[in-house]
Amino acid sequence: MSDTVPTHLAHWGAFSPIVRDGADGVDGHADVTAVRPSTSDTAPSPLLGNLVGSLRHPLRIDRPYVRAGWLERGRGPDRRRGEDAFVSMSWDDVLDVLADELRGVYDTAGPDAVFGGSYGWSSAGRFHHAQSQVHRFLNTLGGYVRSVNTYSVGTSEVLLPHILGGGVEVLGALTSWQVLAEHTELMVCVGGLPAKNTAVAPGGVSRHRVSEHLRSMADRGVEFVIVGPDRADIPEELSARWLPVRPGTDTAFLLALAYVLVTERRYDAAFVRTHCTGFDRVVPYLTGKADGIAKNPAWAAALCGIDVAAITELARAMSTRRTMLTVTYALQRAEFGEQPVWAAVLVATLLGQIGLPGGGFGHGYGSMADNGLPAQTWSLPTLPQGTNPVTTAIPVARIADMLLNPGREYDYDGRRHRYPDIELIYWCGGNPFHHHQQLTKLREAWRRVNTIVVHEPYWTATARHADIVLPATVTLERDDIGASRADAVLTAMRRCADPYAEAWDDYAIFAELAARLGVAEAYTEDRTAEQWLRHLYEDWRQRTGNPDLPDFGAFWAAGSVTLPEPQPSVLFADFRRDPMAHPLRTPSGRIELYSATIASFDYEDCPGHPAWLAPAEWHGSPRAEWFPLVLLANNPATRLHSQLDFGPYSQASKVAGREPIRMHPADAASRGIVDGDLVRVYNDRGACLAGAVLDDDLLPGVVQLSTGAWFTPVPGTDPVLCTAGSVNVLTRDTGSSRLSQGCSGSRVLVEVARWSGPVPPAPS
Ligand SMILES: Nc1nc2c(c(=O)[nH]1)N[C@H]1C(S)=C(S)[C@@H](COP(=O)(O)OP(=O)(O)OC[C@H]3O[C@@H](n4cnc5c(=O)[nH]c(N)nc54)[C@H](O)[C@@H]3O)O[C@H]1N2
Ligand SMILES: Nc1nc2c(c(=O)[nH]1)N[C@H]1C(S)=C(S)[C@@H](COP(=O)(O)OP(=O)(O)OC[C@H]3O[C@@H](n4cnc5c(=O)[nH]c(N)nc54)[C@H](O)[C@@H]3O)O[C@H]1N2
Ligand SMILES: [Mo]
Repeated sequence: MSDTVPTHLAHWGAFSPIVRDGADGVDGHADVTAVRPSTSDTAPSPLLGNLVGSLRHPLRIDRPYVRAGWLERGRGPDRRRGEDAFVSMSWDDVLDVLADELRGVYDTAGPDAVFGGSYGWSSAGRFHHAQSQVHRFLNTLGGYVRSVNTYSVGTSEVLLPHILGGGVEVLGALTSWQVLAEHTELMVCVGGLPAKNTAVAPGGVSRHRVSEHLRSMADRGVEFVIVGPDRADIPEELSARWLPVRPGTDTAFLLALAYVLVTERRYDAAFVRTHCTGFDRVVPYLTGKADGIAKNPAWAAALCGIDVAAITELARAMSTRRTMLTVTYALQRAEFGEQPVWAAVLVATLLGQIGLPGGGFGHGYGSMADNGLPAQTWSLPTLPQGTNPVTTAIPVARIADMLLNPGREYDYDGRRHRYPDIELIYWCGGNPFHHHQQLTKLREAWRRVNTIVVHEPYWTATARHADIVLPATVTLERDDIGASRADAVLTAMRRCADPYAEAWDDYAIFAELAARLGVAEAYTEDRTAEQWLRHLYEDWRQRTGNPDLPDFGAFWAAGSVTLPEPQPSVLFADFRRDPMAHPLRTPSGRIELYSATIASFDYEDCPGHPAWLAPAEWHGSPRAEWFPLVLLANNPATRLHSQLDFGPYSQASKVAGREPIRMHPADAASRGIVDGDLVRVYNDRGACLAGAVLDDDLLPGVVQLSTGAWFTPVPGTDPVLCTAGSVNVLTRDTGSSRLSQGCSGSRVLVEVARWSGPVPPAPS
């Protein structure tokens, strides 16, 4: 069957679903029975398989629910939240109840008591984008406390503006893969180039192109080096050399590279003179003049486990060849996460190749499908969110601290801030009981507020921890416009099934609430969802200034619009050519190897230049005596975060009915664990069950368990035992530093043991 125009878009690909009514679906309703990837996608993602059976899955929320304790005793902190029963309610009644609740909170406590950060990826689609909808809605009521930055790159978003003059702007403008394929000779990948992660891009990806670019690099003989604890983090076809660094020690490794470049005079002195500041502050630290410790390869080898010769030779090789040095996002999603990123900028600056085609610094190649694709200049059709008069915001990963410590002061990017006192949380399109660290702490914090409202299509742990649960539709049940930065394509996402049971679109829910609260017009502007699509499209068409674009009717009939592909680009090319005419937006206009601004904050956990700081969660920590294995808590290969974990592709990866934990055969043997065993993974914060998979791609002493298994605590367990394998019962909820307060969930110390207790049922 021909399928040149796919009829739908997910964050992980363009596709046409096959939806069947009747016997194929649960209860005789329609469901997805197969998914045909877009024929123009030469490397479609197997994640599409998770959509099969997703419309009528037993985990769909069928109708509105209110938590029994909230109904009986009214609003207020409640320890039962998360363990209580739910009572179903009609839409009319639940909307009345919720409208009253919102009116009460806004009238008495004001918008500063409403947390609407609502972080989460929700689904593709520009109009029904859940976060945009909830933000627009809360703004019509008077605003809300927001969150800033992301779980993805929260540390770099704060660091990079200080040292490179831009955060997301820099990350979105990486030198294009095409340029690397033409010019790069050596690509050093700290954290690898995990193929699994290039399946997705926020908003969707209609063609997966990274593997094709990597193939042309390999064909041209580019040499790849992976610096990381897991050899599987780089595609085998690239025949990469593996330098198995211990997790959390990359900064030491990178500083030693810098040491070799400086002491062997292999650095680009001219570039350093004209394009950076702070060289004279960093050199005494590298040589040890500043603190008595030379950051030489012998020093680094003892920390990171890579031998002296390998470090020295790599530094030399990098200085003689066109070298791209890249670090994955995961490196900064950790305590002191600024340091490996800043140290990589240091090394790339010393090499003097920043701004040259194929050389320099990268951050996030292999972390996302769109990183390294030419930067799009077009703006996307976007639902206006109105204005938020509330100025209070928290760094996104500080949510539990905020809820536990109203009024307490904390540091962030050079300023003291104060946590607000939150009474009501409104979440739509995210799953904090998946994405946040140390879930028992989050649960404790979550129980302190008065009211929690969640819109969800599925009974996620977040929905189960809410007071008012409203069933939302999924994208296949509504029309939308699909578009993302990654693509030069706009896709007509077509509704192909009726909403499940009593599920409503987020937009319809907010519109009805707005009507009850007297702000219907401000929220809807008197448009139906269909009229909004038309409006957003036409508004976008006008903004592009491109007279050749079809009108909405023609776009919808054709199924897509394709724009010209942008030209490949080189990060910092203009700055390199003429740093006076094209200065960076840093205080000095140059790359800041030393930042006087950061130094002036006087944070012991983020000094004025990159430095080795020993984190709490690594093999050299005193905690390692109790919990000797370093667990990599990375993003999953078989789904997007927690989404559709019940889907067939994700379920096929489960072992003993739980999330698989990969471990080195030697670590398994010394614990009496064999392949396929049910194991308990634990530390002092919590425990989870997982299924053992033995794999010598991992460095001994390192285990790997992806995020996204649904938090399923066994009632009454303390510390909590999650039967599904949610890694965030183990991770530590602490800011990456006082500078950025980013998420630090990418790594944690644990112990693993065979599970010999009674086997709790696998989650269903
Ligand atoms: N330890 C550790 N923790 C991590 C990470 C890690 O590497 N390690 N990774 C972090 C990162 S990078 C990220 S980005 C976060 C991701 O965290 P999230 O973005 O919160 O995770 P998702 O599972 O994508 O959650 C999206 C939710 O939105 C719901 N949804 C989908 N469509 C709709 C819709 O139309 N309407 C409504 N109302 N809901 C919808 C889905 O059912 C799902 O429950 O996790 C972070 N957490
Ligand atoms: N299939 C799939 N793709 C995804 C996602 C998903 O959920 N599923 N999520 C998307 C999102 S929102 C984001 S932000 C990106 C995340 O992109 P990343 O943060 O880059 O992805 P991770 O898989 O968390 O980590 C990448 C690798 O870094 C390695 N690593 C961890 N700690 C260390 C360390 O201390 N040193 C070294 N050298 N290596 C280390 C891990 O082995 C890991 O596999 O992925 C995106 N892509
Ligand atoms: Mo992310």
